[in-house]
Amino acid sequence: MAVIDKFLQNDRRALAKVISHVENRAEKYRDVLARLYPKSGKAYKIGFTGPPGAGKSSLVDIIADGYLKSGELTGIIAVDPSSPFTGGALLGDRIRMARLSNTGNAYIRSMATRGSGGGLASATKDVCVVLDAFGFDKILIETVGVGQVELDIVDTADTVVVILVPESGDTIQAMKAGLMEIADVFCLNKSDREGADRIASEIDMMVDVKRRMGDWAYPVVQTSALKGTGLEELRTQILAHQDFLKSTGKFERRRKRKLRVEIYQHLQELLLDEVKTRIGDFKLDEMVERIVSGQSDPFTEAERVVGKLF
Ligand SMILES: Nc1nc2c(ncn2[C@@H]2O[C@H](COP(=O)(O)OP(=O)(O)OP(=O)(O)O)[C@@H](O)[C@H]2O)c(=O)[nH]1
Ligand SMILES: [Mg+2]
Repeated sequence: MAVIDKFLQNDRRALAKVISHVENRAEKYRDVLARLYPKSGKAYKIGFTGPPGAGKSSLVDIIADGYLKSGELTGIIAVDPSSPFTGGALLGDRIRMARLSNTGNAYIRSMATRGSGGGLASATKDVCVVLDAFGFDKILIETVGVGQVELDIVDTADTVVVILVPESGDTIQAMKAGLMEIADVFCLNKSDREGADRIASEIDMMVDVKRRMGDWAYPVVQTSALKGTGLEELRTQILAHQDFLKSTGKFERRRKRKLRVEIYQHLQELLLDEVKTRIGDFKLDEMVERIVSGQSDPFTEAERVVGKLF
C-alpha cells in the first residue's frame, strides 16, 4: 500500500488518509492497523471531558500550545463536533488550527458521533494508534461527558481530566454521568465566575472518598481559560499523574489490562463476522421455525451454531 509507505516517511497527507481509512473502517483497515501497531506505544494520551460548554476546547488548545512550544508533536481528537458551542466540525478545526502555535507540529481531527454509536470508542482508539505510530508525543482527546459512549472514549486516555464549572448542580450531574469515577485530575474552569471557591471545596469533599481508596491525590485545580489563571497548575498536575503512573508501574498494568479487554473485543467482532458470513449455512429461518413451533429455543440454536463452527 503506497499510502502507508508515504505515511512512514512522515507525509502529512498520507496521515490524513490513513486516519480516514481507519475511522471509516474502510477495506482492510485491520491490516493497516496491524502494520502500524508495532510503531505505536510512545504517545501519551490525555482525555478531557465534562459538560457542554465547560471550556474543554479552550483548555485543550492552551495545554496543546504548551506542548507545541516545547517542541512536542501534538494531536487533538475532538469527538462530538455536533456541539452547539463549536458549531460544526470543520469550521471548528480551522479556527483551532489558527489558534495553535504555527509550528506545523499540531494536528487536529474531529470525529463525528452521528450514527457511529458504540463503534466510536474503538475508532477513537484506533485513530490514536495511527497518530502514535506517526510519532505524535501527545494526543489530547476531547469529548462531552454525557453518557457511556463518552466514558468509553476517554477510557482510551492515560490521564483523564474532568472539567467542571462553578454552577450549582454541576457536580451532582457529573456524578450521575459517572465522571467522578473516571477522573484523575479535576479542573474547575471558569473560576473567574462567582462561587468557584465554594464549588471547588464541594468537589474536594466528594473526591476525598476516592483519595482514601487510592494512592493518587486526585487534585482539584481551579482554572480560567479566559483570564489565563491556574493553567500552569493544570499542566503540572497532568504531568504529575503521568509520573505517578509510570513510577508505580500502574502505566504498564493499565496498558496490559486494556489490551486484554481489546483482544476480547476483537475476538467478539471477528467471531460474529465469521458467524454472519456463514449464517446462511445454518439456515436461520429454520432455526426460528423450530423455536416458534416449540421444538427448540434460542439458546440451544445458538449453541448448535457454535458447535458446528468449532
Ligand atoms: N468566563 C469564562 N468563560 C470561558 C472560560 N473558558 C471558556 N469560556 C467560554 O465558554 C464557552 C465554551 O468554551 P469551549 O472551550 O468551546 O467549551 P467546550 O467545553 O469545548 O464546549 P463544547 O465542546 O461545545 O461542549 C466559550 O464562549 C468560551 O469563551 C473561562 O475560564 N471563563
Ligand atoms: Mg469543545
